[in-house]
Amino acid sequence: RDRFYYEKFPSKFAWGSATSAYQTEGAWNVHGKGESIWDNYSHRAPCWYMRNQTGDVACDSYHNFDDDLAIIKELGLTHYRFSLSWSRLFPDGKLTSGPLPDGVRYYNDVINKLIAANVEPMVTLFHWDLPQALQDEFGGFNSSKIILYYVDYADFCFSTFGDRIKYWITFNAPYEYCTQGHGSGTLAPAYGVTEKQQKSMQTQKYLASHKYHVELVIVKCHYSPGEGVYYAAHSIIKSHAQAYHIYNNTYRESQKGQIGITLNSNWADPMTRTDLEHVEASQRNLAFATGWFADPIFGTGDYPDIMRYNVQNISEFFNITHDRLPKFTEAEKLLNKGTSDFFGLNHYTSHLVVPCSYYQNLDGPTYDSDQLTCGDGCAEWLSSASTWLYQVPWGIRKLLIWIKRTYGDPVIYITENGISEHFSDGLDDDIRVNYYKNYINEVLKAIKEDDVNVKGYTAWSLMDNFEWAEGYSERFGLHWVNFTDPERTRIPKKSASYYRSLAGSGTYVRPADEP
Ligand code: PNW
Repeated sequence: RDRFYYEKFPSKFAWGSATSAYQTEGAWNVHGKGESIWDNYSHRAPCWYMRNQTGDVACDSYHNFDDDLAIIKELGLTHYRFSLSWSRLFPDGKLTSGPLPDGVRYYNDVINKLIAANVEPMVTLFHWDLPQALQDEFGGFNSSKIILYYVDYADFCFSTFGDRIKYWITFNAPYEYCTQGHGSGTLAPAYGVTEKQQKSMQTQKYLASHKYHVELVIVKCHYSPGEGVYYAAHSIIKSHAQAYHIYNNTYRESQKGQIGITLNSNWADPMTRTDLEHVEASQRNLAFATGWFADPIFGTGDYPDIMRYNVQNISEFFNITHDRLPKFTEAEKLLNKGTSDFFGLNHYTSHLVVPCSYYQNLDGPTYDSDQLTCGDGCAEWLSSASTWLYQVPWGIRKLLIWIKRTYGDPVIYITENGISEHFSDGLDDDIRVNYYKNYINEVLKAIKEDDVNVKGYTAWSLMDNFEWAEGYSERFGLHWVNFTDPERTRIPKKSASYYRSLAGSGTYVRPADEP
């Protein structure tokens, strides 16, 4: 199982790298751009989070896209994944507020330059930076009103840019957006979380030892409301399905592209493989985290039964009589089902999972406690600069096999995979070389030995950028960015030349220092 493969990836395999708008573009308020929930969140004073850092300038890609293009070409990528900033096109999120000519010009420029360089653009419509006006008016994705505005925006993007786009991604990692943005409050919009709660949560987060999962999960859960997370996910799934049908009915024939969604998924391994309750807990965790979005879109059209069952039972305990987990009508289930041409997968890490029940000790139900599981990385595993990210290469292979079996062998694009180092780390990123070497080899095994239909791989990230709640303190890039230099110079790390040798030849290549 652990042996290495030194053979070729399929010949048309897509090799890419990824970024997102808020994390790289900067230029947060130029040429009429509206405020996004990330502009708003990072500007709150005193800053709740992010060490008082913001994405105001970030990598300044808005002014330096040619520098990005140069390193994309140097890597020999076939694909580049980036996202559009909704409020750069429509400042308040509604069609009536735009389109802003400079936003359209910027993205046309990016797309045209990529195509001229023979690099296929892979475009994410929503990578978390919702226009603040839509958040203020009705709570953003907490309300189903958002669907109307999202589909208008998506339709505009298809009609304006779609003649050149072969890969659309409707949403990036809704799991994180919902559980943190509408749950724990660690990501914007921190919907329903008060400032006091968030400050106290931050203190606890830094005091807690992340090696021992059970206590940490309970601390975090205390602030996770158990309703908003489900409402936000419901709006996202419906928005996604509508956008898919608009593309399918109106644009697919002439534009000949594909449209899908990117889900973030950890692999969940049972803490003890011979313990049936642990095995069931790991399955429950996969259903709650990945099945939550994947079952409606790639499976039955509806949420996993275990989610409905647990949420209902725990609601009864708290005498809650309404549906915390909203219901899809039969017509909506049909609209959801089969609405993704590929399974976009963001994967970084794995967890060991045990059954655990602690909702009885909470003031109210929460998304995490509804699962009746607890999980975290194993203290023995190699770590990273991110508390949540352990290096578990075999986890990606198990997850790919699970997706194949659970969702009928979909086409899979790995849209993100990567590892963080600390702000003070430099160009000799052996950790990242090893991470990519091991993870990508497991992807190759999944393709060759398990016949999983993986068509492409997109490394996160092209360059160091604004790592959300962690600000600039965690570096995920193949390129090192100097954040004190006004030019934001990008310098290749060791991992860039490693990835280049892999992407350039399609062959699994030994790192220079490997015997
Ligand atoms: C993804 N987790 O988020 C996002 O799509 C990127 O924008 C982000 O920079 C990248 O991964 C690295 O964090 C995640 O806790 C956030 O397992 C958290 C987790 C996974 C992915």
